[in-house]
Amino acid sequence: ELAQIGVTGLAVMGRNLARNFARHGHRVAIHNRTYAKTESLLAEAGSEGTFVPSRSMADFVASLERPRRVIIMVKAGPATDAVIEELIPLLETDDIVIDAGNAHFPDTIRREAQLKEHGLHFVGSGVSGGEEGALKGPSIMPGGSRKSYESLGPLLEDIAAKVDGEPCCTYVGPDGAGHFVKMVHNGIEYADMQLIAEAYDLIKQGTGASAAEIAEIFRTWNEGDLESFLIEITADVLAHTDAESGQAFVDLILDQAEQKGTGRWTVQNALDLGVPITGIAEATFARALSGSLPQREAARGKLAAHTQAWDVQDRDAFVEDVRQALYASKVVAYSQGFDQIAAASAEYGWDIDRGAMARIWRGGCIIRARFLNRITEAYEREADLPLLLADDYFADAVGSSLAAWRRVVAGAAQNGIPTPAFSSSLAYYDGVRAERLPAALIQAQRDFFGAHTYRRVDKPGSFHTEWSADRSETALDDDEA
Ligand code: 2AM
Repeated sequence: ELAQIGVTGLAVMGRNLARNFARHGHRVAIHNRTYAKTESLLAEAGSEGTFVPSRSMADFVASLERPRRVIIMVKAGPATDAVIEELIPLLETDDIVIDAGNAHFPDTIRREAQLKEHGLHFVGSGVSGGEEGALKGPSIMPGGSRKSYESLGPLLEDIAAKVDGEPCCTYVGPDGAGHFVKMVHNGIEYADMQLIAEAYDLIKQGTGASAAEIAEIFRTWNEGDLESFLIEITADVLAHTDAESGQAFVDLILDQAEQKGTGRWTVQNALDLGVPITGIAEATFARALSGSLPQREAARGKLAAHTQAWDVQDRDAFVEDVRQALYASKVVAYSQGFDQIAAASAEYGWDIDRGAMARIWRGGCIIRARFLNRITEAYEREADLPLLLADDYFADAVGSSLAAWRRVVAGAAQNGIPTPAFSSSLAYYDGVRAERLPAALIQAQRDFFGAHTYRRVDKPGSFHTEWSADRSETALDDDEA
C-alpha cells in the first residue's frame, strides 16, 4: 500500500512530524540521507503507526500515492536546495513538495517559481512549537498554491494543535507567505520574551524579590489576560534552583542572549517595507547589546548612573503596574507585527487574513496565548483593521493600563533600569496617537539642506523654500517634486 505523505530528513523535527502523522493513522514514507536515522526511528517508534522506510530517494518517492506529498525537513539553506534538486527528476506533474524548515521567505519565493516550471507545487510552511509541538501538535503556516492546500491541508490540519476543536493550521497565501508569517511569529516571540525579561528585571530590582517569589508572581499572571506559554515557562525557569549550590538557576546563566536570525530577518524586512516594528527591533537589539562584550566591558564601572535608590512603597501595587505595562507593551508588539503582515501582504500580493493568523497561533506555537483570541475577534469585527491597537477592545484595555505603563517607564528611566521594549512601545503609542508630530520640522530640514520639498497643511501641492537666499517659496508640480 502506498504512503499518504512522506518525510525526508529525520533529525528530531522531521522524525517527530513523521511520528505525528503515523499516530494519526496516516501511512508515512520516511527517508534520510543516512539510513541509520531511518532505522532508529523504526526501532524507537515503529509501533506507533505505519511507516514505509526507504533507503534511496527514488524508492521513497515511489512509495507515495499521487499526487505525492513530500515534506523536506533538513537544515535551512543549501541542504534544502540539494534535496529539491534530487527530488525534481523523480516527481511528476502536480506532486507537492513541502519545505517545513525555517527558510527565509525570499528563498521560498525563488523555490516556488523553480518548481512551478516543472509543474510541481512548492509549499513553504512555517511550523512552530519546537520538538514537542512537532510530535504532539504544532502550529502550521503553509503557503504555496491554493490548489496544493486541497490535497495537503487536511493532512496538516489533522496533525496540528487544536484549540476549541479548530486546527492551528490554515492556508496562508501564495509562494513565500507561509514562511513570512512564521518569520513575523518569531519576531513577535522575540518581543514577548524581551518584555517578560524586562518585567522580571523591574520586579527584581524594584522590590528585591527572589527568583522564586517572581516565579509565583508570573504564575498568578498566568491566570489572567497574560496567560501564555511563555509566561508559564518563565515561572518554571525562575522556580528552578541549581542542584549543587541551591542558587536560583537563572542567576548562574551567562547574560548574553543568542539568536538564530529570524528576529534579524523580521527587522530587516520591516526596514524594507518601512513598517515601524519598534518592539521587535528593540528586542532584537537588546540581544545584540547583551552580546556586545567589548562595549559592555568599556562601560562597566565607567559610565555614571546618577540614580536614586529604587524606592518602591507598595510592592503589590508596583507589581500590578508592571503587569499592566507588560500587557500594554505586548499589545503594541502584536499590533506592529500585524501591520508588517498587512504591508507585506499588499507588497507581495499575498492577501493574508490576519484574523486567521491569530487563530492558528492560539495553540501549538511558542507565542500561544489567551490574548490571541482577542486579536482574532478584533479582525472578525473588522477584517481590514488599520491598527490593532485602535480596535475598541484593545484601545480600552491599553487605555486603562496607561497610567501604570507611564509610571513604570518613568520609574525605570529614573532608576537606570533598561527597559527598551517597554519604553519604545510607549513611545510608539504616543507617536501613533499624536495629533501632530515633529515630522514637520524634519521635512523643513530636508528641504533646507537637500531641496527635498515639503507639503503644507493649508494648501495642496509641493513646495520648496530658498532657505539660504531670500526664503521665497516656490510651488512645484507634483511630478517635478
Ligand atoms: P543526515 O542524517 O544524513 O546528516 C538535519 O541536519 C537533517 O538534515 C539530517 O536528517 C540530515 O541528514 C539532513 N541533511 C543535511 N544536509 C543534507 C543534504 N545536503 N542532503 C540531504 N539531507 C541533508
